[in-house]
Amino acid sequence: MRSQSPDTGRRNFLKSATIAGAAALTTPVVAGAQTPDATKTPKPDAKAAPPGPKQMAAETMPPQDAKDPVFQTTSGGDFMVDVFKTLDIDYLAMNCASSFRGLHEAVLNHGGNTKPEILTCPHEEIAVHMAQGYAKIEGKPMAMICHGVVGLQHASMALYNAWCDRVPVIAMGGNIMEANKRGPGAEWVHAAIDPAAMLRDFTKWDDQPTTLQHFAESAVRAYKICTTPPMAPVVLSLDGELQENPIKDPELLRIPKLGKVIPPQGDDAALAELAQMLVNAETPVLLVDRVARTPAGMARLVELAETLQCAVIDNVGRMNFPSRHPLNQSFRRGIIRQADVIVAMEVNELWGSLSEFDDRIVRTSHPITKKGAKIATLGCRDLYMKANYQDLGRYQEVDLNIAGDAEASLPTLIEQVKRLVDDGKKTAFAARGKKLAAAHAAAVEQAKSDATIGWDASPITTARMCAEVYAQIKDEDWSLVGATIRLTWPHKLWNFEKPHQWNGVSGGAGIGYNLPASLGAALANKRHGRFTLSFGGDGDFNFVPATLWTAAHHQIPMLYIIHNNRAYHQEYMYLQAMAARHGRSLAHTDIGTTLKDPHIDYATVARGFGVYGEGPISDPAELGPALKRAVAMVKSGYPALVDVVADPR
Ligand SMILES: Cc1ncc(C[n+]2csc(CCOP(=O)(O)OP(=O)(O)O)c2C)c(N)n1
Ligand SMILES: [Mg+2]
Repeated sequence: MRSQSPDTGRRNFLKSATIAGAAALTTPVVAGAQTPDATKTPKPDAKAAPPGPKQMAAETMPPQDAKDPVFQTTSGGDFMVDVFKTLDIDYLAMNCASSFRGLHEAVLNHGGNTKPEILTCPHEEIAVHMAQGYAKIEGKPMAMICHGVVGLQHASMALYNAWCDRVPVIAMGGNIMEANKRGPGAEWVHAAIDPAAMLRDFTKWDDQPTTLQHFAESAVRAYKICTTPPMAPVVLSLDGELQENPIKDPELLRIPKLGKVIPPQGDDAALAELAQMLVNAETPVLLVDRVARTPAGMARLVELAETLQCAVIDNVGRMNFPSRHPLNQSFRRGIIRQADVIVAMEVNELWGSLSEFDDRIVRTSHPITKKGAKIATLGCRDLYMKANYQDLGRYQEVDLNIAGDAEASLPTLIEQVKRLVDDGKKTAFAARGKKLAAAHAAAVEQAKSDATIGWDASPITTARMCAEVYAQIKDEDWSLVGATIRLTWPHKLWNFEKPHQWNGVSGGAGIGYNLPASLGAALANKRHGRFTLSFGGDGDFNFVPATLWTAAHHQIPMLYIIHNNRAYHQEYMYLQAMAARHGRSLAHTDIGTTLKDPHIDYATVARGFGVYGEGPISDPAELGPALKRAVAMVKSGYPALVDVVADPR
């Protein structure tokens, strides 16, 4: 059940700051001035003596009688909550810890558990991945907080995924900065002089504020930095004392204004040159990955493609282009070989898209582009880089590199292209578009026919699994989320036409993403009344299955279909290829790669977490009815899981 809002009356002295938005806050926020008990507030002493035994007992022991002794009526945490409110942060995903007990308590008792509302997550990786999935649907960041040292270690892989995926996440960790204030034991092993150090290679910015004013400025700065393309996670380390102690000089505190954040646009002259290249090309290809940051992105890309009547190949890092648009050639990648101009927009690893790579025998590769083909890039990638982690791909030779956000640059590019298209070009483009449309239609027909192969087989084919699911949800306002990238059937056969119908992949291919990131997306979809669904591997599910408890607890409707091939199948195949390469036995390659003996009963696991579960289903005839029941459960506002024993791929 969703947490009840606790009593907000105890310390609501910052109400004025709470109500104002960051943009509206032009006058200083006066904290504590109207507190009825202000006179009782102990004056914080710069040279504070260590707490005496009485205070220690009061802080660490449960109250002995009904009277809860009040030591202070303000806390730094209250002010921090007011800062979050001005930033319009809806949720604070967390796994609780004493290093941020001050802020935690303030969120509840000062903030009323709204903006942010706490999301209880049984693992820090869940919290970050929820934020990642949420941001890609809602278009704004969510905050997460955890135990500074150990919690951030758990959170780290998810932050890496968000980094590679160019998604904003505001991650925070509690810390006790002053050594003389740390209690023995956990407060020492859970403290660091620089908690964000281990994350610095894959986060965009971090800080450890030492005063409340410093916190306010850093929180607003963190928001601005993480939402400026290229977007990425940011980290704030929050001192426990800063959160817990009374506010010293409330009249001096001010929450700074955020202001509009405008993404960088490509240079006008360079975009005009790109337009020339595109208009004069015979077989141009637009290769796109994380172009659509907002719903406007898809419409702009459609306009450009239609003006040129050219092919679009979508790497599906975002909901860039409608799946059934006649110019969508994503499943005809071979056309890259014929392209005379390739324009890559927000493509992270361009070399990988323009080369053939084989590692089954020895690692070999060669370019697939036509000799003399002109290549241009438009994107933010090069505007912010780090050296250690290699999420950049091999160096790709390019003729024209335009630094700028693709979505923001598209209107200028479209305008330039339109200016160059005369009647002659229009006729030629129309003929080109007609051919592409025919090829698209043929590819869809081929996919439909391929999907019928093994229709009645058990385990169920992935094509049938996807078709049965689509039959149940196609009339809903659906949103397919999660990294179902290896499951290509939906993008081949479903009609993706709305910006929220897909939200990209994990970014860093760190598994454990799919379930919590889908839940974050489902949370964002919930307020819009959309039907969220996700396919996830069994291997992925087992990293953070307790995500289901968060789904049940916060009543987040989502249909989660486990593609249960009882294996880490990708790795199983790699291992078999390795044995084959060495001319050795394949007999033992199931060791370490499969999930059998015993089989995991995911429906029972789901029920254990309070989530409706169906399965395991291996008879294709049973799948439709099971899905129907699960869909009804989701439509009534609850999460549901269906375990489908399906083909490996
Ligand atoms: C954190 C992490 N550990 C291990 C891997 C290596 N890995 C890549 S795919 C995969 C298998 C995932 O299993 P599942 O989700 O069931 O998908 P399947 O391959 O069976 O379709 C593994 C272990 C990884 N990418 N990330
Ligand atoms: Mg699997």
